[in-house]
Amino acid sequence: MIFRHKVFRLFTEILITVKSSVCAPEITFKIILLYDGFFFIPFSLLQGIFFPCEIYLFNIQKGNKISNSLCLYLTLYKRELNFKAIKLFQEDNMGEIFSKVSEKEVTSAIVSGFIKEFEKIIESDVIIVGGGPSGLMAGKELSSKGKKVVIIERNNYLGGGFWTGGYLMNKITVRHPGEEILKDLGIPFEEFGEGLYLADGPHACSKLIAATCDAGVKILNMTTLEDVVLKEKGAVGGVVINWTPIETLPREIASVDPIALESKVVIDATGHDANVVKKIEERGILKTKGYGAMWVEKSEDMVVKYTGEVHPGLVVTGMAVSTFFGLPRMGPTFGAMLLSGKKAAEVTMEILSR
Ligand code: 48F
Repeated sequence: MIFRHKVFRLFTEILITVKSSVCAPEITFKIILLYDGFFFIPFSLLQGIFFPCEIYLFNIQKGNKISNSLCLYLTLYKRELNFKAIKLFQEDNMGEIFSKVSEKEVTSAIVSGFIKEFEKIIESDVIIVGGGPSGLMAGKELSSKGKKVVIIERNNYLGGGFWTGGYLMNKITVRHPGEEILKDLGIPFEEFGEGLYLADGPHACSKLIAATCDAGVKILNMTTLEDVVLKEKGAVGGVVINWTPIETLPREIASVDPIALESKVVIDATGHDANVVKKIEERGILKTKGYGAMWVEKSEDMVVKYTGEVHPGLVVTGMAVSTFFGLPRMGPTFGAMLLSGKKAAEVTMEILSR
């Protein structure tokens, strides 16, 4: 297909060169061509070069890919060819640029692609709940070490609070050594002051998302954690999920049972809400303290330090760490989220190796 387009493009460009060197533009003939195949066309166009004329091309072979491609290039290069006129008559313009693919094929591709991937992630090494900076970072690290990782994200988009710095302003800050991760991810940044770095939120966030996907992490977006799976000795063995739209509808309208995915480890990266931890707390097994007031210089170090396994099979990362341990919040600076995600991956690797 691409080869055919290259050939026709080359062919048209050669025509332009020959035509501009040979043609006497003032003479005009009218030629009407009815063509239904490839071989009439070069002959007729040669006539057009030596005897400038109005050419009417009737593409009566609509389904013929060769005819369609040539018509396309003649139309695109009409001006450069400097024919008096190339008038193209086709039954319609369908299939000139894009391949012929019908609605049912598009639907079939989506359904089979989704099911094929979904079947593979019903069981994985690690499920990360929450696709904010800490969850993405943990996923990227684990996947690049060869682990099978799935991120569950209730929104349609990934990134959590990483798109904006704070107060709806799209600049994000990191304190040293957070800029080293920005460097690794290829995110441009500037030094704002000693040890304080500034980057564009959308650029940073999209680079982190891309790196996570490139590493091989599978994403289930528009999917909300509804509960956890607890197995032997109360250890976390997976998550119970449902489509976000189902979760947001009243029970009387959408009483749809959830489904479960299994994994060896679950990471709570749900931010301030610490939603995975809270599911266990609802059963009286754990107790979250709730995050404390802001104190940036203390909180960032503590979040990284306290990132770890809080219950068999459950690791906390990012702001969920503050909420669980009652640590101060840190406001709009993200170094701790990135470093906490990295540490969560290290802790998880250790759990998986046991
Ligand atoms: O809030 P979020 O960005 O968490 P984080 O990775 O980073 C926190 C910072 O953005 C910022 C901060 C530090 O500077 O204070 O707030 O700790 O991302 C959490 C993600 O989890 C999703 C949520 O939509 C968001 O994208 N999430 C939360 N609850 C659920 C969930 C749930 N029940 N099911 C699925 N996803």
